[in-house]
Amino acid sequence: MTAAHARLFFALWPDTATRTALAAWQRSVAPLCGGRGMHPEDVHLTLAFLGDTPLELLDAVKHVAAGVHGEPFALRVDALNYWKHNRIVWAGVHEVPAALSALVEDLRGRLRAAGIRFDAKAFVPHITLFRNARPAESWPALPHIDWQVKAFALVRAAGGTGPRYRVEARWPLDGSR
Ligand code: 2AM
Repeated sequence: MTAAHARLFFALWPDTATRTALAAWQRSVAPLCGGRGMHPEDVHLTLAFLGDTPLELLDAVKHVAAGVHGEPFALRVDALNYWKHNRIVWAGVHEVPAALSALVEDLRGRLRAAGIRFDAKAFVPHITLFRNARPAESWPALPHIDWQVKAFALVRAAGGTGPRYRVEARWPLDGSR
């Protein structure tokens, strides 16, 4: 990546209560799966991954986001999962709210229409908790987390130590657009 690019993605960015609850999940699972825990401040749910993007497109990316229509919704995080292919442990949902699917569809459709490139892999809502992890023999039952989603964010990889991501901009989901 050159200085004229930024690694970008759109995400749901947890509020403090959700972040605290997800950090508790991480603490419960760490001894079972090992691996590298995501920094608690970095934990998120990706909606669309743009990757290295020329900074000259940043305004266009934000313009797209500003046109997205979305309703607020409750997201119940209630599942622990493991992906063998990339060895991540992630938190997920048994039920994907219609408003979340609609948000992703609208956002991705608008990015496509604006010619902004992103990873078009099918959306699987997941919150990565650990990388380079091993599967647990059995996962503990953890108290579900009710996340009141009221906004979505454009996030930028900042590099360095500590939290790696920072929120570049945020848009409310208030059904007003
Ligand atoms: P992951 O946690 O499953 O790796 C920043 O990298 C965020 O974008 C992560 O949530 C990551 O998901 C997600 N992402 C989606 N597609 C990606 C891709 N092609 N490369 C890197 N990260 C991707």
